[in-house]
Amino acid sequence: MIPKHRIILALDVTERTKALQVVDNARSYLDAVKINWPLILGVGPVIISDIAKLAPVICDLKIADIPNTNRLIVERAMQLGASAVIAHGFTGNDSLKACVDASEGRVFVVTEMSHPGGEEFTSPNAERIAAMAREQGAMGIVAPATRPDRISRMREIVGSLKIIAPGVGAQGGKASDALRAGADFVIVGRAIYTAEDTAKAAENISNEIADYLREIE
Ligand code: 3DU
Repeated sequence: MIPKHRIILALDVTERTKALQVVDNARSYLDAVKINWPLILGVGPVIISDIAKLAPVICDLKIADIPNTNRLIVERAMQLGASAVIAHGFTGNDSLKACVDASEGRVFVVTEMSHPGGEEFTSPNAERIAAMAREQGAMGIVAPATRPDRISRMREIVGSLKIIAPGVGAQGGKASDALRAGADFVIVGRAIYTAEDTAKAAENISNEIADYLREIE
């Protein structure tokens, strides 16, 4: 995934027409589309293949099972056209290794979740999970845009791995803060897909990012 716009759209809508419409409208501001269970359960897994024709797809299945089941899930997602998957890290090295092997390394590992409850169980273990992601050869990690200081800490641990950061907009995080802290991409859902003008909403975030990138040039 080449960072250009630095925005990954979280396409958590449940209807096919709406999904395709949002992607079509916002496409010129996006580097990838993240597809999660609401859309897959609402429309069917074929939506992964359909969206993959328009933009790289990250399948956010939050994979969290034993190694064999993880492998089976990742293989299916890649066959459907996903460019990468998202897996949980708390299941341990062997489960993550199965994801890495089945996707040839195209896995983002959830370290610490962005919502308030993420501080209960995920924050205390995030640093170990981030180190495991690097050691197992994952492509990157998922770290919270709602806590930019934690992105900075994760960056120290993962080195050159990609950091993708959810929590921008509806959850209160700011795109430029997340990037300044060390994220490569921000993940934005509701702030784009619930907007009346989805293209404009994506453009506004893109402009904020462009201003930040100019500032650090
Ligand atoms: O809050 P938003 O509507 O911008 O959506 C955020 C997306 O990122 C959503 O798909 C959610 O499942 C995902 N995500 C988090 O919000 C927080 C995490 O720690 C990991 C993934």
